[in-house]
Amino acid sequence: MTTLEQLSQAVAAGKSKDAKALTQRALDEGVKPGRLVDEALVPAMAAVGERFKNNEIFVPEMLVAARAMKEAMNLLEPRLLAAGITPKYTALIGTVQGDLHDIGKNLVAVMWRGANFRVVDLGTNVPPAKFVAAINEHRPQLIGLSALLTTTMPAMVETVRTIRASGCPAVKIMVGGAPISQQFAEEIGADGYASDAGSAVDRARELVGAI
Ligand code: B1M
Repeated sequence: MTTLEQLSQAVAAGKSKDAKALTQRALDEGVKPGRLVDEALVPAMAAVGERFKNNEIFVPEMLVAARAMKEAMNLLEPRLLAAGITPKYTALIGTVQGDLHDIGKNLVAVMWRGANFRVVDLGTNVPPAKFVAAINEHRPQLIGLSALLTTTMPAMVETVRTIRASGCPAVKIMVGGAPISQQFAEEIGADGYASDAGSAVDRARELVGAI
């Protein structure tokens, strides 16, 4: 098995120490950092997302895989930056105003990073105007809104409306969270919906035109 294959397996299994050592080994073998991301880390997190979607693994396994990926990225990021390689797509994500739940939103952010998106996380309880300001600042291709309370679904409606009316650069909007559905997403004029963090990667890639 090649070092890249071993690295991919280590990340998917959440083995942080191995992921770090194998990343270093691959670099010592002369593998380019971009290849490490594209051929080992992204496929590993895609496999993790797929297994999560199919209920074969759960939140803890996903978090340890994300930690292993982070170990590898800590070694790669300075080299990627030095080589002028940055993620092609930027996404903003936040939990809508009035809502403090962030566990699911954080998982979506982790999976988007695993798919090599630059992710700007605006946190929780984010007012519509803050989303608009962040769109103007970061110029993302995608924006993700999360809501966990039926009482904050109207804030999601208001956020989509405010973004659309703001005249800020065109951006695809994805929504999700336990009370959200495909039908609701369509009703409020969002571009996409995902029921879980694994599907959120597939949908994000579709929305930005990466697949
Ligand atoms: Co709250 N809470 N909570 N809570 N809480 C729920 C959501 C609730 C269902 C519990 C219940 O009553 N059975 C209920 C909502 C009822 C409703 O609206 N119908 C509820 C309530 C009522 C409240 C308070 C109002 C309680 C109170 O104070 N009286 C209060 C509200 C505070 C506020 O937000 N203003 C409150 C507070 C809290 C805590 C702070 C204690 C804590 C949050 C901690 C935190 O997030 N840092 C909390 C928790 C933990 C929960 C439960 C137990 C778990 C939520 C969770 O993290 N799930 C929850 C009950 C439950 O779900 N069993 C509950 C795990 C997470 C991985 O799943 O977030 O669904 P989820 O994310 C999934 C998908 O939804 C999707 O992908 C994720 C991963 O697969 N997804 C997206 C999420 N965002 C997405 C975005 C996307 C795409 C997919 O695209 C952008």
